[in-house]
Amino acid sequence: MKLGVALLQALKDRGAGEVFGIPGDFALPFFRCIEESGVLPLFTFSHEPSVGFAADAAVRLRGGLGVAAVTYGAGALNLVNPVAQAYAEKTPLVVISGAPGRGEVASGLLLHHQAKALDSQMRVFREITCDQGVLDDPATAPEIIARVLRSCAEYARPVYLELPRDQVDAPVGPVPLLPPSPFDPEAVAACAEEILARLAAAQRPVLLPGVEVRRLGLESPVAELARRLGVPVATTFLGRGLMVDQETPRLGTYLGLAGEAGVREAVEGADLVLMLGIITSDTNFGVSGRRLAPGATVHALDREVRVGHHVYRDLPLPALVEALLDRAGARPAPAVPAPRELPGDLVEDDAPVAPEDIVRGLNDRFRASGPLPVAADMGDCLFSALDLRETDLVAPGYYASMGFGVPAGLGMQAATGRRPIVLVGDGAFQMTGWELGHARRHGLDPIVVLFNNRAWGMLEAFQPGGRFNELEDWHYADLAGPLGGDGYRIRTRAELGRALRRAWETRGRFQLLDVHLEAGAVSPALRRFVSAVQRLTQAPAAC
Ligand code: S1T
Repeated sequence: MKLGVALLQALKDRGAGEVFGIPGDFALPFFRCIEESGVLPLFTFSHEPSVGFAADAAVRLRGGLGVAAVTYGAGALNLVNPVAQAYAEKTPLVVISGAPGRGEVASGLLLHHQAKALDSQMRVFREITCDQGVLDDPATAPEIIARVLRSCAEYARPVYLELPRDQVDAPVGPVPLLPPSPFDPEAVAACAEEILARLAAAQRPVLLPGVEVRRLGLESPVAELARRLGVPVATTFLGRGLMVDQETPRLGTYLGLAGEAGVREAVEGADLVLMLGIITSDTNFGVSGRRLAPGATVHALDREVRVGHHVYRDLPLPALVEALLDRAGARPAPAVPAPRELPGDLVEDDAPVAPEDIVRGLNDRFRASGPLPVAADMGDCLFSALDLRETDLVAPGYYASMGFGVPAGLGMQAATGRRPIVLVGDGAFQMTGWELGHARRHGLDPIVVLFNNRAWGMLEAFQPGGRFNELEDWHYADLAGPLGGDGYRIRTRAELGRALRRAWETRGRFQLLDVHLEAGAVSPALRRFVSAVQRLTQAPAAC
C-alpha cells in the first residue's frame, strides 16, 4: 500500500471520519491521495485556524480522532493556536503537515515556507502535542503512525505527523494495531479500593466529570457509576453539556461565585470530590474564594490519579472506571434539587434585544422542536450558552480562543450530519465568520446567531471605558446572500422570534441572524462572572 493511503486507512480504522485541510505545494501529493483514495472525505476552508477549530469540534461532538492536513511552514504554523487549544482542552487531533522532500533538503538551500531551521516547525509542535513523528522512511513509517495515533487516542491530546511530499506514494507495509500502553492491573485495583473506602467514609461526596470522560467515550459508564454509588453529579464551565443524555443525580453546573448557590455549596462543602477527567483550570475552579482541599479530592487525568496527597501513575481512566464499577455496591440515590428553571417564553414585542432574549428564543425553539447541538465562540455568547437548555455544547471554556464558533459549527455538522446552532460575537465573527462561504459547497446549513454589540463586549465588561474595544457594524446580514446563505438584520424581540422560526424551517442554506444588542448589554451569567472575578481579585483566596 502507498504511505499516504496507509495513513488515511489507519486514521479511519481508529475513528477519524473526515479530513479538514488547506493544501500547498508541499502537501499537493497528499491532497491528491486523499481525493483519489476516497478513504476519508475532505473539507477545505479558507484559513488554517478554521481548519484546526473544525477538526477539533468534530471530535468533541462525535468522538474518535480529528484530522487537520496542511502545508509546511505557512500552513502548519498558522495552525498553532487551534492545536494549542486542543492540547489545553484535551482533544485528540492529528496534525498532518506536508514537508520538503529529500532532494530539496539535500540542496542545502533555504526552502520556501521554512522559518528558521528545517526542524523549527517540529520543535514548535513538540510544545503543543503529546507525540510526533516524521514519515521520511517507508521502513519505519507504519510503526511511527501506529505509535503516534495510539498516543493521540490514549492521552486524548493532539499529535503531529510530518509527511515529506516525495514519500506519499512510497510503498509501505501495513500499519500495525498496537496493544494498549501497558499499565499495572494491581495498581488499578488498589486505587479503586482506596477510592471506594474514602467514598464509604464520606458524608457529602460529589462527582465532577470532565472533558476527558467524553474524549475517552466514558459518559455512559461514569453515569452508571454515579447512579450505583449514589453520588450527585455537577459539571463545570468546560464540561457543560457532558452526559446530557445520561440518567444521573444531576446538581447542575458548578461556576463558583458566578453560579447557583446550591451547586456551589454542594461542591465546595463536599467532604470528597471525585474529579474524573477534569482539567483544573481557572475557568473551572477559579471563580471561588475557596479551593478544594487536596485531602478531600480524588483527581484522575492524563493517566494519573491523585488520591489525597499521593499519586498513582500510568493508570488509564477507562481501567479505573471499570474497576470501580466492578466493585461498587448499590447505594440509594441522593436527594438532588429540582433542575433550575431555564429562561424561556420570549416576549415578541418592539423592545430592543438583550442577550438573555436570545437565550429565551433558543430555549423556546428547543422546547418546540427539540434541542440542537451548540457551538459557542469566546465572548458573552459562551456565558449566555450557560443558560441554554442542556444540550451538546462545544466551546473553548478554558483556553478560550476566539474564532472557534463558526468553523466549529461547520466541523460538527460535517462530522455528524447534525444541524448546529452557532453562537458568536461580532468580534469573533470578524475573525472566522467568512468560512460560512464554504457551507453550501460542503452541504452544511448551520444556524448562526451573531451577538452584534459593536464591541469586544466581554473586555469592555471587565474594563469599561476603552475606545479600543469598539467595533464597527459590518452589516453581517447583508453578507449572507453572496456567501450562499440567508441573513436577518434583527433589532427587536419580535424580529428575533420570527427569524428564529424562519431559520429553523429553512434547510439547505446557512441562516445568519445578525442580532443587534443594546450597547453595553451583557448576559446575567457574564455579569455574575465579572463581579465574582472582581470581588476575588480584591479579596485574598481562602482554602
Ligand atoms: N484573541 C483571540 C484569538 N482570542 C481571545 N480570547 C482574545 C483575543 C481576547 C478576548 C477575550 S474576549 C474578547 C477578546 C478580544 C472580545 C470578544 O468580542 P466578541 O467576539 O465581539 O464577543 P463579546 O462582544 O460578546 O465579548 C478573552 C477574555 O480572552
